Amino acid sequence: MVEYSLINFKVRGDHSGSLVALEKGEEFPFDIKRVYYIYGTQRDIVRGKHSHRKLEQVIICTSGSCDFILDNGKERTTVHLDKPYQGLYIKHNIWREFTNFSSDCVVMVLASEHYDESDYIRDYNQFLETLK
Ligand code: T46
Repeated sequence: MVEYSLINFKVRGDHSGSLVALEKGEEFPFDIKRVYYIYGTQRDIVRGKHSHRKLEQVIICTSGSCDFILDNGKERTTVHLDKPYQGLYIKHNIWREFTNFSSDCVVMVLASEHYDESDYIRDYNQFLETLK
């Protein structure tokens, strides 16, 4: 089984709309050191194609939808993200690709570490080697 979890955040909503607040604690698994977001991606583009040595992330499709393909070196699974109140939590050593972007897709990512290119493994064979 590829290890990941889907976290349903508490929604504070009324007639004026919905609000989701994310703070470390019961609902959120780590201290957030970085936030980035991705938008304007064409449907068939495949992003990602890497794993991380240490980084943990919660990935939220705040608008539209896309598919995350997660790979632990033995198995692959596809997670469809289309709910702005749901976060995909993935730890290190998971190869990820994401694609099938709707035209209104905005992917927001909350990360446990600052940006560090040396944390990336961008070669699939090297990823398999690190799992041994
Ligand atoms: C991940 C998936 C879900 C920065 O300068 N700072 C940053 O914080 C990030 C995330 C990227 N960059 C630079 C590095 C590249 O020159 O932005 C460029 C695009 O990054 P990348 O090709 O890594 O983007 P994705 O969409 O393939 O992957 C990103 C994250 O990098 C990655 O950690 O898990 O989103």
